[in-house]
Amino acid sequence: MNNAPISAGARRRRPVFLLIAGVALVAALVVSGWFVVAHDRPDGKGGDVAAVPSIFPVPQHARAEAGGPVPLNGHVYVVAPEGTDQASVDAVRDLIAGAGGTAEVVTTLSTPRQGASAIRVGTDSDAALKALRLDGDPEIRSALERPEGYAVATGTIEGIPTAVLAGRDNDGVFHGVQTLRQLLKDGALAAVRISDWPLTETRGVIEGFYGTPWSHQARLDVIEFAGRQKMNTYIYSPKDDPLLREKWRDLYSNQELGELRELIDAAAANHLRFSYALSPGIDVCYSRASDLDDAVAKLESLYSLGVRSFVIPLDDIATKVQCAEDLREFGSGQANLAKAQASFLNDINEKFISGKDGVLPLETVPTFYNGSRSTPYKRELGTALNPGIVVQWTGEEVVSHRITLDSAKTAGDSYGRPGSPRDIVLWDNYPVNDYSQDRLFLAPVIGRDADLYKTVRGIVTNPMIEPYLSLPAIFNYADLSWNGPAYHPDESMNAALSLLAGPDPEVQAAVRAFVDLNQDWQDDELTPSAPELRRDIDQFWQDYDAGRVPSGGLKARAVLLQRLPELLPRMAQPGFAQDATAWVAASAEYGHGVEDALVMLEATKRGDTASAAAARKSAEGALTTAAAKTQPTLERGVVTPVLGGSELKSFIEQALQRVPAP
Ligand code: 14T
Repeated sequence: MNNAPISAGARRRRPVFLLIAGVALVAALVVSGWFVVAHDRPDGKGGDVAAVPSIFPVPQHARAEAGGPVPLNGHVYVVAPEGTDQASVDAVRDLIAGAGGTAEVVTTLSTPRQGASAIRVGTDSDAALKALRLDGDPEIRSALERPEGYAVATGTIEGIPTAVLAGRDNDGVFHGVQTLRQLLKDGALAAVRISDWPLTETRGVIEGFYGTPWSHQARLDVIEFAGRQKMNTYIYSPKDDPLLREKWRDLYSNQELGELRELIDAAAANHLRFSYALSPGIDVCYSRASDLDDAVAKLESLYSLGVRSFVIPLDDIATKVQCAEDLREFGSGQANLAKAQASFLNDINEKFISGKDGVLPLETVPTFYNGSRSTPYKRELGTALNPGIVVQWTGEEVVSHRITLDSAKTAGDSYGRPGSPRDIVLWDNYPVNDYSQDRLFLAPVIGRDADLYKTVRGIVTNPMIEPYLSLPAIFNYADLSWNGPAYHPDESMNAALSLLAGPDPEVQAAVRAFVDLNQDWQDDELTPSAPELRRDIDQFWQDYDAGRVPSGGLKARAVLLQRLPELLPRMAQPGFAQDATAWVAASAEYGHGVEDALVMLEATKRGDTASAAAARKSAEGALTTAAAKTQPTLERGVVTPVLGGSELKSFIEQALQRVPAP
């Protein structure tokens, strides 16, 4: 890295200064939602105002075009040939309505009325791209060769301002619409040329935690959110839904089927696969014909509802075969478990998956689903399991703080056959909090190699029990899995929070203050606990100990925290506040306590012992109230919500210790 000798320090100062200034400028542009992607114009003359709005996930290629923006607040033709993806056309109409315009959907357009503008949408866009003289653009051609790829380009066609949204397939078209949404500002689409495609095949959410499963409404909302962020997968695998595990053989009632059908349809409309995960491992007998039949019958019932993607997870079960038949047929021991599982999975693959049209490759979660080095279990599974079956893997640990390309590559080898590595989907156990239900993990996703896409087939996130509080991390994973090299945790998180908070600056500040309190992910050094609060606390003690008037940051934060119960419900995504109720109440209570502690310290300095005593009493009361058990859990009763490293609590306690009790 930087090996410059110390004497070079003076020379290095300027670049450091420039770096800081540069970072500040970029940060300002990012925060305001605009940053310069490219100055270059096709003619190489340097741009007009060449700004592309920030887009998340970050596109593979995005540049500003020289022509003006495309107005959407007047008459807008939506040119969509017969057969164009309906969800995308509907979304474009909504976009135009939101911009204050009137949409007219047509299948072709040759003599538009003057003053109108157009959006040309579809998978057959050669003519439109040709009209913009972009049919030979190599980046656009790349995008339109790749699954889920799309291009967006603006210009003038038939004399009117036009945006062309070309998809390689219907998924690509739908992703392009999500990009259009982010290009909209002041009633017009920014003039751009974007060529884009995902770097991983599978990108999504696995509802795979223990504890209270998500509500039906939450699932619908997460599916919609994930679709907007260009994810393509929702895996239905809550551990505490009995029909997936304990009662895996039972078929669904009509009412349950109705809800499932709604989820499946919602996923389809949002261009996500609904992936159904049946976990028979608790009591399956791998060699019993009736168990195979029961599993296939269950999967068939989902197939007939429209499901086209299936997982058979075998995680968190006994590490030996259980029934007498299996013991006889395979023997005990871990390698024999792998043999039994491979035989069962291969049978399901053959009897159910292979013959069906449009069904994606079967996936499984091995019983030993973490660690990359070869073991007898992995070796046996690797050779015996049909090579077309995909393995889900959690990294070196169950909850992996770092996940490297090397490790994922080794895992592929270990679960594969010599010379032909297994397709691996990363089941990423962040921000899941089932093992720590008194905490929230609101730090951005960190510690995953940017180029994991080079070896993994996909990345899915296992979220928190609280669906709406998981949206920021889901947003991060959408970015990481679409374009890992362009993923920057803080920028992605900042964009996620802006989206969820909505435009009100007070609400934005409140969300950020709350999120700051919930950064601590099991002491990971990349997610230091409550960094902003700690800065304020450190500053306060420095001022206090030096006898200065405190700078006020801590006081302002304490006041803001007290307002969280009023401010967070005003977020654009109100489910966030709802899910956070217990933690928000505790934050507000601690906010009170901190303010009381500050009053106490100040009164003590003045020698006003009566006021100090009253403030002490109030601070002590806040500590007691904040410790109340208020967060219900499925298996552990009601628990006390914990905030990060308990910095607020510690501050109050420290202040109380500093002042002699009366
Ligand atoms: F299948 C796996 F990939 C997996 O992660 N399984 C579970 C998962 O459902 C859970 O949400 C996650 C986080 O707690 O960890 C796995 O469950 C465990 C793992 C353990 F090491 C449950 C108990 C454990 F001791």
